[in-house]
Amino acid sequence: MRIVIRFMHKYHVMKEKSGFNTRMVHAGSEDDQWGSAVVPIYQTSTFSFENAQHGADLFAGKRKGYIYTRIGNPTIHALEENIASLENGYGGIATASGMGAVSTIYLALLGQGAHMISTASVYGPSRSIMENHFSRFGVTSSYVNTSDIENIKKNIRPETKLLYLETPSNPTMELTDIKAAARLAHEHKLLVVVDNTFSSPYLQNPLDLGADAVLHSVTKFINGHADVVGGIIVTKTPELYNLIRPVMVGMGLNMDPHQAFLVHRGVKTLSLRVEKAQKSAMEIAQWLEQHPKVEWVKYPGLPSHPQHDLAKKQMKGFGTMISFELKGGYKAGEELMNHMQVALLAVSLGGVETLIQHPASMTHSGLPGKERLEAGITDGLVRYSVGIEDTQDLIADLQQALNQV
Ligand code: LCS
Repeated sequence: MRIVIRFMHKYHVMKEKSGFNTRMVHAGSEDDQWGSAVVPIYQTSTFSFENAQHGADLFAGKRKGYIYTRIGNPTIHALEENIASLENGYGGIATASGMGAVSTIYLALLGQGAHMISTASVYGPSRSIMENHFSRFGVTSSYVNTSDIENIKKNIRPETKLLYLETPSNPTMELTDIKAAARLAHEHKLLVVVDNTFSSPYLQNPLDLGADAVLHSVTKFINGHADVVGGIIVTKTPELYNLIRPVMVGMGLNMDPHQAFLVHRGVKTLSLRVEKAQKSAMEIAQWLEQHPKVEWVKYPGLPSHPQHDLAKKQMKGFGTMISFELKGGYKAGEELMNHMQVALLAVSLGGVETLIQHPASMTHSGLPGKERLEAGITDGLVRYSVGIEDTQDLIADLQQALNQV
């Protein structure tokens, strides 16, 4: 005999009107039938049906439930519901990696003959998969500086279907006015997708600013502990969710239950981690800006940032990512990397540990030199992801390393 327990957390009652931190902790967990505080890892590939009719109903979408983990799984669903709530969207679609989310968007929203306009300084692989692979299937793209809305306008063609933005962009920290870009795009019937990885849902909610879908590499802030690779898409409407989800499922780009469990555990402290790290980031950015070996610093919280006013309007905080240019170019970049002691010399970002990397020789080394420079990735550019260590230790670390450059 089956034990069927239907338990509802009382959180259901006040779900709709909760604040960000309450949703961060509780959203997605309320359906667990045993009332467990933490949604467990449903480490199963498949789910049994009560009888033939039950199976048929699940396949026909007439009943809610689970069939097979590539299609859906309670642990993954809990995370999807959580992030959808934090982004004020309809539903979440979790993917194996951030690039899985990017690929799913391109696959679902573009096709033979379609054209996409995108931010020039997007994360390198988001651009290279488009130019090297999607191009083979007849998709065209224009990479422009989307900080200037005129550049978007000038590149809209009859076959343009998608405006794909990343703001702040990786690693140049350029901002795009999501509201203005979405308004223009919608006048021309384009869909708007924003890669919100650099802000996290705590600092920016693109769906509220007019975007149709938002995506994250959850590898970064959402998980926050440098121990999982994953991605997620959140759509504004059920229609877009129903268009995108089957593409992810069909292509096998799904997240795994164990991954989802860890990411869900991580997201519950998102706001605390971001608050602590962005406080340090502001102090570090100010300190770097007056350092004689630093040419310039790009941090949205500094008045010197070209879009400081937009950052104040569009973001709820200035984040934890800092880019700066060393006076000595490529060589100085390499030297700084070799002398860091607290910050780990590593790609990725948004975790509790501070990371430093040199885009010209690391994340963006795959881009041809001309395109790299056009995208603003100069030879002495350093990307610094502030963690939650003591601010003074991070400044002392930069100080001793800069002394040796
Ligand atoms: N979007 C952005 C803005 C990213 O920064 C990354 C990864 C991705 C998408 C892809 O996510 P993944 O598949 O790695 O989960 N960014 C990285 C970076 O800057 N260094 O290492 C990875």
